[in-house]
Amino acid sequence: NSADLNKVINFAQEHYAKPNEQMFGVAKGKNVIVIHLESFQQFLINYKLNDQEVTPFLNSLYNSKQTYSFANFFNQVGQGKTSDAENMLETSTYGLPQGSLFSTLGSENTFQAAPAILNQEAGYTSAVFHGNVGSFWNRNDVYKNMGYQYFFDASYYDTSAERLSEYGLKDKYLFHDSVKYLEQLQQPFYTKFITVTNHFPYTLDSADADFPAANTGEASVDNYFVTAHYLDQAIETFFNYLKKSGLYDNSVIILYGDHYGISDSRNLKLASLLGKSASTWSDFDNTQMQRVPFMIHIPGQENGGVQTQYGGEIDVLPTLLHLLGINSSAYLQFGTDLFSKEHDQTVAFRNGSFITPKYTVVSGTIYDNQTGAVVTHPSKVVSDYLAEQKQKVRTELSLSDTLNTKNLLRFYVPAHFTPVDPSLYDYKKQFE
Ligand code: GP9
Ligand code: MN
Repeated sequence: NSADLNKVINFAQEHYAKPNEQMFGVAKGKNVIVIHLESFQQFLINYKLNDQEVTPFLNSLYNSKQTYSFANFFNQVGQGKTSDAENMLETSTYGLPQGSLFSTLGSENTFQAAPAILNQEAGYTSAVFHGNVGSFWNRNDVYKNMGYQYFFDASYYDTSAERLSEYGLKDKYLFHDSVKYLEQLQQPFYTKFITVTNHFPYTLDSADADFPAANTGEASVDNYFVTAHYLDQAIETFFNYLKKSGLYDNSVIILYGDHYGISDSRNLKLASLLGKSASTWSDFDNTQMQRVPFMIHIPGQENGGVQTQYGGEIDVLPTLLHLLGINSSAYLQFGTDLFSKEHDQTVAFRNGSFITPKYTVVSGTIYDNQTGAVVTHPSKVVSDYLAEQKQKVRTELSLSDTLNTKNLLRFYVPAHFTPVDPSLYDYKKQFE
């Protein structure tokens, strides 16, 4: 165990990217509001279906100078889907090669996750708002191990039938009904809102549907635009509340898409809506479709805008810690600060495929990102570089798996960190 742990420590130390001085602490002391955009892919941003913007509000955030918006940010989830995204964002370790880390290891493992780190380093209160039952993805247990002080699950909301979509409370109700709890949280707070309405198969009551569906003939593709538009409206209303309440000015709002909404096989139906042909659609295209939004909205900032560096979900925690002015170097993290000059732009996918700013490598095939063409005879420089990246990706994934499957964090206590005591938290009766 200690040899394994040392390998992880060495990797993390060598891989560590020091903060960009211009960005370190720019959001220090602010509330953090993380909005999980269920199944939301990057292609929706600024996309027009029949001349109509699908997500006008999210577009306005994306295009704002008050937002650091990432154009080349990828989801890296495996079979644990939403739970893998949550795990990567809040621990900067990968999900597992099979199954969900939350479900299989989440009740037992030691975590050094965002809520505990922010509480201990900067006095943050933490809470999750999610309109599904708390046992889904084993969240009840995992959140305690992460140090979440509050978890408002379905039992805290009026879940009468007309207010529900397939995975819980519809997003507009989630935001609306959470305010009464949000307002009682001690500031600064670190909160996460997990939306559900934009989830496969993208069904929505006609009363809530305010956008014309596409007509590819594949219902789940066609209705994806309808539920994405609903989510966009829900977020706009929530932002209006934040502004009116005054919370907005003291907060940084982070929005991210957790994973794809349209599967590889259904991409063939989507292709024509993206101006592409199904007959030439390839694994290269499927990989490009793994882009999801990642936006850091900092009210009052004027230096934001679209960022083109490559990165993914694994990079969020070190990025956030540095924005809040917290040193991340003592923690065992696999991602690197997206703003750092030393940021690692190779994005690992859970199956070992990866993408770099210039190349996409899927099950051994190399594609040129500019053209999408297969690179059959890479130069020696390129093939050496990609061989090195491939090796790093493998090492990184396997060290993360060792760390998690052997629960090695129980043997590693970073300076200024006290291990989380999950028995301190009881999510049954909060603010009642
Ligand atoms: C439900 C949810 C959905 O609670 O977060 O998870 P997913 O099916 O996307 O993994
Ligand atoms: Mn999901």
